[in-house]
Amino acid sequence: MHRLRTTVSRLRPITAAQTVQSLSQPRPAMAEGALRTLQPTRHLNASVAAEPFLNGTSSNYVEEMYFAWLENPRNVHKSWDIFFRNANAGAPPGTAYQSPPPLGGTAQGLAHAQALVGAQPNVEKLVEDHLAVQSLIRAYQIRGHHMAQLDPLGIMAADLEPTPSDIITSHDKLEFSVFKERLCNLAAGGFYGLDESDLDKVFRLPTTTFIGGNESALPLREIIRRLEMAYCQHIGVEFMFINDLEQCQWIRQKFERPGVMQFSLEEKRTLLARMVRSTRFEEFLQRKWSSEKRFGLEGCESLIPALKTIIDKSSESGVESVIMGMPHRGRLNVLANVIRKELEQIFCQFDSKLEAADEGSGDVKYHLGMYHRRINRVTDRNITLSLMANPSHLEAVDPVVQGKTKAEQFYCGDTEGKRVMSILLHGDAAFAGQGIVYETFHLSDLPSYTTHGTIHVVVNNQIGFTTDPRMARSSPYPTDVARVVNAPIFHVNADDPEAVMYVCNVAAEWRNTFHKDVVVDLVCYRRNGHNEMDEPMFTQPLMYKQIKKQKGVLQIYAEKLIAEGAVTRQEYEEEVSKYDKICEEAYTRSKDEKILHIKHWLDSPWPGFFTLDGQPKSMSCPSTGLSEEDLSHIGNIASSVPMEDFTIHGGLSRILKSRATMVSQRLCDWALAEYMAFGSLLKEGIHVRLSGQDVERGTFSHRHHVLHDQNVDKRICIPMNHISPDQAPYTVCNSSLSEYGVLGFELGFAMASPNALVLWEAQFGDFHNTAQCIIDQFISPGQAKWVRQNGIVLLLPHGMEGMGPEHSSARPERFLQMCNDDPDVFPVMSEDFAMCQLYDCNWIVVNCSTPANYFHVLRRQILQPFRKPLIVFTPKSLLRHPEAKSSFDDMLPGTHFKRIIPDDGPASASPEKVKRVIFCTGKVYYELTRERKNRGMEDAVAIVRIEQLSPFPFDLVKVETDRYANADLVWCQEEHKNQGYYDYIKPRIRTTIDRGRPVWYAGREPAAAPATGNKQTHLMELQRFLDTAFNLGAFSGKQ
Ligand SMILES: Cc1ncc(C[n+]2csc(CCOP(=O)(O)OP(=O)(O)O)c2C)c(N)n1
Ligand SMILES: [Mg+2]
Repeated sequence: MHRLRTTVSRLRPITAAQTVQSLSQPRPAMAEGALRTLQPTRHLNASVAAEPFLNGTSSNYVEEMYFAWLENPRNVHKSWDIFFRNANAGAPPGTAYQSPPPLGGTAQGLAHAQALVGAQPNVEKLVEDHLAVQSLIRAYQIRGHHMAQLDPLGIMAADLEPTPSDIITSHDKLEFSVFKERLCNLAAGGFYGLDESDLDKVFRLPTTTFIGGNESALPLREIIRRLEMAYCQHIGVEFMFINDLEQCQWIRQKFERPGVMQFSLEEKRTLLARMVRSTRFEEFLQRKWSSEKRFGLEGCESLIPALKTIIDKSSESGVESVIMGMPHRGRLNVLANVIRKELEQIFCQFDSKLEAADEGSGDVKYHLGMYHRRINRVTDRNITLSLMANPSHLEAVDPVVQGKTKAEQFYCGDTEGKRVMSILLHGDAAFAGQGIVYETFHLSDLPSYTTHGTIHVVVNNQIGFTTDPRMARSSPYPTDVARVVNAPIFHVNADDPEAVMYVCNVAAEWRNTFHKDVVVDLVCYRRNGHNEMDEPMFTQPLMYKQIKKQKGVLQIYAEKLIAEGAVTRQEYEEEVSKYDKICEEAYTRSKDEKILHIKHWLDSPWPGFFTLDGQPKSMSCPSTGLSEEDLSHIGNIASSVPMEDFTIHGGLSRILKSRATMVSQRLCDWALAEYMAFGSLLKEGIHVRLSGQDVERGTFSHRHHVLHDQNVDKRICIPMNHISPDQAPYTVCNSSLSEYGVLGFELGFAMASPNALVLWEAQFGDFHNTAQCIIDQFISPGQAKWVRQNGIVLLLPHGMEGMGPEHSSARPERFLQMCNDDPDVFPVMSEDFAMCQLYDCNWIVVNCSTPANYFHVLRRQILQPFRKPLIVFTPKSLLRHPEAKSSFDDMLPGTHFKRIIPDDGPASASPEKVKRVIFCTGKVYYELTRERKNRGMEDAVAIVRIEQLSPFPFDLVKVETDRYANADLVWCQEEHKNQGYYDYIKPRIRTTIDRGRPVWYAGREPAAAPATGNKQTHLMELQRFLDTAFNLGAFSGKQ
């Protein structure tokens, strides 16, 4: 009997409330399994009809009776005594008791009682049945979404495998005959070994389900019904791949608890009003501009209440700023009804005759961004909403949004993402197809990149332009990519606005609770073609026949609420006409607008950085030099380990020692110059963030910004953060192996504030091309399209070192080709020409040949009064080249970045004797000077370094060409002729000299690959072009 007692005490039902309470504590992984081992004692071997006096709620009572009876049969009523005696003697169900005590009941009590008395006529069957029921529950949790009614069109054939074979359910919702048939099939197939007679048996529920509510046991029929309600209606929940029990329990609880999907009258009416706005906005645009593209939301109107719900719920939990990124679909609607941009400003965009007030190309209306601070009406709290401008390139904005979000969190000290969050919207085809989605997901949990959870909303209209899902992806859902980061995925039928609202609430709560990504998949349709001009019947005839029959979701929902009595028809119609009137009035006002201000569409304003009319506060840049004291101080920090008891690697000690020696000699190599630039800006309160693959040490092992204790795991020291007590923080972070994602992220980070130096370094410069989209669509044209500036710095290791075709070229030709300065026009000169030129350019491209110049250009990036992207081709072998060192003298106050470095040797002393001027950039300078020296040609050949390639220093180049008026002019580069700088430089020098002299070429021949794979060939090529460069007769007779 002792064994029985302990079993009984363990059997006491765990109530749902207890389980929910205990959610916050980690659970042992065995919890589920452990419970299963208890199941056999819950023996059900009698039908309800057989023992009608017992029920589940009386189980405690039965126990009490039983123990009392064990002590002394007289302790209990005679009828109990008879019952226990009979049961003990193994009486079959229905015969154990004779005179029913007044308890009322179900079979559960009997099962319990018989378990108590140890009646175990078929323990195996009992175990099997309970295991079967558990498996069934689990099957719903895992695969219930396959059966959910997600598609408003009912044709979602492409997405899902046929009905899972382990789920007992009916497509037509609990229609008993179908249900029975499936059950029998399963039983016959032996899958569960359950049969129809089991439907009314009561099963104890495991702690991994919440369908019981306050009940700990339910009849199988009810179990199935509740599972269907939770998992097979308009919401499909995908979450069982999540590796965290607490998170799984949290989700189960949100969807399984009976009665979770109930809304107040107020909530329903708000939802309807939001649906009215969403729907009538598109209808209004369609009426007024029927032949304009707007990528309308028709078919997914519930996106608007979805986003508003997420924002309301997040605001309620303390979020003050929401940064959004989204594609074309429904963008204008989001601007109007979520961000609340003035309608007249949206309507203006449809008037092509309006004159643009801002410089730049501008962009089409469905790409522009927006920033708006307002009161959230539901929570009465301030909230800032911004929608990032984006290019047509789908999903490219994702990492940019994340970067900007991270930056906002960083600047307001929001280390857990409680105040700032991001929402990303996606199309189904793009979400599945674009690799950047995956790359962005992989940033989501990295310490220096996490935004502490993003809410993703997919407008899953089951089509991408003209392509069906079955042709667009190999995964069942468009959202499967999110599974890699264990994000729960809530699929929802977008024709059920209440279900949409429910999952959006849960998504916002999830983000607020776990600070992890979550996906809402709005399964909908696209009522029109890809845009309003497209004919969808060409390619999707059947789908569109169905769509034509489809009632609009507003109508569906309005009729539902009217039928329920939540609103009257009149109230609904008034709501509609109220919004129509708002639109009409805004339309009238929009006609008065004469000028289009792209500035009104700014997504990231920088308050205080510009004058009120958006101009730079000055057009000059102070000296970028530093005091001797600062140089020494930062140099000393860079050579030290400013932490107690910190053991660094012996090799690193030597590196730091050599730095200290350099500092004592007042010299800087590349790494030290960078240290000086970063350290000084930090000291001046400028945040510096350097991100990229292996940047902490530096690909070439030259940087060492993060020191690692050799004895203590993960103990690190970042000396750069020990420069001064009130310095800005320095962030240096090894990134994931993604260029597209990480460059996009850093671009977004740089968008948030002008007072930060944000740098992305490619491992080798050629890898930037996997981030080409960010460069082409955002960095190069960003200001022209979206009137916003950005000071991001790209560090691109570049140089021909005989290392093969890969890793040699950062493709300078491509960056230079995208520069907006005119090669054929010699610019008008003015006092502040250099600054004006920088102000007008789309980006700055430099290849510095000295550490000092690198130091200056980094500091200039912040000290100049505006922001421009900076592309730096950085060296590899020069990092350790003995001549590539700069004296502190070149970095002192009064010094500045040199756009060109003229020859300062014998040639410049007697320029009239000079036969040739070789213009060059970057590392080849050192090869040229060596060769010139070897040949003893220092008098005859001048070498001029163009350090700032773009904007082209016309003024300074002219000084040089005038100085060497009799010399022939050569452009020398180590790159192949069709690559590198030649095509950019040549016409500009020619313009500078008014085409008075030819510009000859000394460099490698044209080639398809950036470099040879053979070291010998590399050296031979090098010698050949050096020969050309110094052969004064090389070009004679040529035109
Ligand atoms: C990177 C990229 N490739 C191709 C396109 C061209 N394009 C524009 S919309 C579209 C279909 C997008 O489908 P989906 O993501 O499902 O969004 P929907 O238009 O259905 O809302 C395509 C292929 C693009 N804009 N971006
Ligand atoms: Mg689509």
